[in-house]
Amino acid sequence: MSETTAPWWKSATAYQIYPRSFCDSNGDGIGDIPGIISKLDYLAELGVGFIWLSPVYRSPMADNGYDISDYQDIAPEFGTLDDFDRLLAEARQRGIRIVMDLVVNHSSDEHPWFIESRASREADKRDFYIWRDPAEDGGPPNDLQSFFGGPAWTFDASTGQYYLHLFDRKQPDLNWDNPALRSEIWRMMNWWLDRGVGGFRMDVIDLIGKDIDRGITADGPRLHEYLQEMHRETLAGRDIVTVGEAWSATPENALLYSGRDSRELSMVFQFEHVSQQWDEKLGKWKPRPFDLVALKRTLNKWQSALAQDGWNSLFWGNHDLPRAVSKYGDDTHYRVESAKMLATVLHLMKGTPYIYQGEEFGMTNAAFTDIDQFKDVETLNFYRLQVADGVAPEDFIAGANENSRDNARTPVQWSDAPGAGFTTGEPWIDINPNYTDINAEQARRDPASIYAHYRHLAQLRKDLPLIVDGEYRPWLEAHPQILAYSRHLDGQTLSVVANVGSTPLQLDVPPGLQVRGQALIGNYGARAQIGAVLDLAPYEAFAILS
Ligand code: TEU
Ligand code: CA
Repeated sequence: MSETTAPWWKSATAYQIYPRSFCDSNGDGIGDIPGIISKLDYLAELGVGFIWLSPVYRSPMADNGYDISDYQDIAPEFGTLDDFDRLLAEARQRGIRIVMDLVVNHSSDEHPWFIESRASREADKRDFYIWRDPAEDGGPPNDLQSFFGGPAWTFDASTGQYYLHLFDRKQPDLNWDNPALRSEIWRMMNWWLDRGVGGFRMDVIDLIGKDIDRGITADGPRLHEYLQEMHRETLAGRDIVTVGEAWSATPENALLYSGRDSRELSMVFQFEHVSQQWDEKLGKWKPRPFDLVALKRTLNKWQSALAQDGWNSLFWGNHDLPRAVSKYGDDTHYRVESAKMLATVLHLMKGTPYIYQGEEFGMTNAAFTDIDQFKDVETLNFYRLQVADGVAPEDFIAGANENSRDNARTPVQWSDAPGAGFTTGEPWIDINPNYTDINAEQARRDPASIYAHYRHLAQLRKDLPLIVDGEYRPWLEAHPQILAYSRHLDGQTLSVVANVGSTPLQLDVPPGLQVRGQALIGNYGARAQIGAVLDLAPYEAFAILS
């Protein structure tokens, strides 16, 4: 690739598919690969450039596929390798690349490597995982906690040692310090790349350099060494995109992953902007109120940190997070307006925007009333732990209704038919009853829909280099209800203004932001001018090119 052409993934709009909840082709209640293929025309029409496909590998599904028992096969409930190859080919025909989810911090405990590893202390593959002797009192080697609650160590009676699992006990951590393990991973990655995948989204990649005996998990001492080795052994010379999931990423260390000379990844997912409303002690199960000024501070900080080098990934949601419109907008009174506002301000920032399935027509949080409706291993583990600790079940459920991962995992609402067009059978998780009003078919018919707005944004990104490359300048940083910024390239300016609130607002516009130009996009009709005083409707957002 020459230095003057920007890589394709900078002007692409990405779309995440969580296969279990996307589209079920055979009525077993579980989304599958043929279901995805049947929606490729829809995604092409939306303007998607690449799909981040959450795991489809063979798995006992303790964590819906983030627990892999065979890295080179497809889970039977999702289809076959032939189906997968057909997906690649059909997507390619439509100009869409498929980016695989690479889950290599851990495997399933049912992976043959782990079965061999746990068989005896002398096993060849013992060192593929992280085993430690018990502490003197027979308890875990140290007090590391799992991200899913409880100790990160499980005792294996037959060999008398503990194994590490930073997630569920069915997700034992792989030992990256073992070169034999690393070369197995490189071999597997090359096998997928040679098959034609467009790159990888790398699950919790910031955990692979851990130093467990010093209690270091994220951002460990050998992280970047391993990523550089990965780059040399698998990624180098290929026209692909890579995005690392890195909860520990900071503006300071982000360039280590994705800087011009880093030879590691294209970009990382950082999570500062989506996790700043969590309680210090009870975490996301006890959310704090939304604070726009703090959110803007974070977004602006990342825009400026990666302004010259590196690249941002832009997202409000994913399969681990609540629905964007429920979290940051108003899903009751201004669902359409606020969803369009959120899309506008995110997609016109500098970076690659990621749409999470269903976001493009404004799907909302689940609103479950009973703990039995929740299926997510993290939610269920924390329910048990926090209720045992004295939290009232209804308080936990209230928190879960805001932040449980299941909010993003209810089936995609394709139509108002029974089963929401997702399945003709019994869905694996309850469908949101609002599918009769909120569904893709309705949105596709309506030229003023959220879907039409996302489509417009994806098109603008293809047409206007300013959106891809323009310099970012924040405005009105201390304003409690306005999010505004401008973008600049070759004498062109893009001005973006949003009212992030359900009340109308009269704004005294700072002189530098007053422009007259071409109306580009807006959710109350487009505007072509910003004067000294601006009257904004609830959740109004618009962009002007001048
Ligand atoms: O997520 C990593 C992760 O840290 C989240 O589980 C996070 O802790 C949680 O959602 C915030 O409360 C990745 C995957 O995206 C997730 O689906 C997997 O469960 C996890 O890794 C383990 O593979
Ligand atoms: Ca199915």
